[in-house]
Amino acid sequence: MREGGQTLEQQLQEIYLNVVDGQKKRVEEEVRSALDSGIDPGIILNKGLIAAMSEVGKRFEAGDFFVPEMLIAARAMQSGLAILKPYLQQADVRSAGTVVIGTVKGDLHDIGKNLVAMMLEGAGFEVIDLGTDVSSEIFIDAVREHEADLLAMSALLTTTMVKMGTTIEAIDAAGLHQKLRVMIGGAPVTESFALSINSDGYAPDASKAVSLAKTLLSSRS
Ligand code: B1M
Repeated sequence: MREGGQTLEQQLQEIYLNVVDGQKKRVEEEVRSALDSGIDPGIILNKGLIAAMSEVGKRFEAGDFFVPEMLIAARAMQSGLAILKPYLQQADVRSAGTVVIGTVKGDLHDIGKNLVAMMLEGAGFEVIDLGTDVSSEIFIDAVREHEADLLAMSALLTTTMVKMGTTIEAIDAAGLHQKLRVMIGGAPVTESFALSINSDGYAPDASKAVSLAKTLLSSRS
């Protein structure tokens, strides 16, 4: 038994249900209380917050949820994530490299991208976050301006993932791909898609994104 006599499963279930319901304040309280009870932040993230967003997606697909419900759930998830942030980062490492990150043109989903940015920052990368709806031109300008080592692109829509390919073509055409490494991710993205667009790597989740970033930068010639 933990905080308030609840079991670990009950606490995670509360977080999950409150994210699905879009209960921002309740999510914040429940996440704090789960941390106080000593529940691992990674478990709170995966079994509480991320699992809830996947349920929200299923309900949207089934026609039980519409955009406003998705949006409210997303806000609740983000506020839980903000509380977890310091616990998910290890602050002692520095200067692993500079990463420019953003969600591609036409795509407004940013929760996964924010999570990846947060974990990269926590692993010692300097992260330049361009936000959402980022065009190839803006990516390229930022890579040049910050002399980035890594470009990280996220896409959540099958209609926008093609923009990753367009951006890599523009990066190649600008002669930037010799030094720069490119990695991509997001729910519809796969390893074979990454290969097909000449990305240097693909990561299915935020923690694998960190190990991929380290591998890509250590293997540069
Ligand atoms: Co949208 N949406 N949405 N949505 N939405 C999806 C993606 C969808 C799958 C829902 C569904 O139908 N089941 C569907 C896409 C279908 C498709 O293309 N195949 C969809 C749709 C259709 C839409 C709209 C078109 C709906 C409409 O208007 N009719 C619209 C598009 C708007 C636009 O972008 N132009 C839309 C809008 C929205 C909201 C704005 C309401 C909101 C986003 C709010 C926000 O992000 N601030 C929203 C939400 C919340 C979702 C779902 C429910 C949840 C996404 C999420 O945050 N997941 C989503 C359903 C789902 O994914 N199951 C859905 C949690 C997050 C932690 O996971 O982002 O996958 P994810 O990130 C993971 C990995 O993918 C990976 O690591 C992360 C952590 O593990 N990762 C990377 C992500 N980026 C990476 C980059 C990397 C490496 C790994 O390296 C660079």
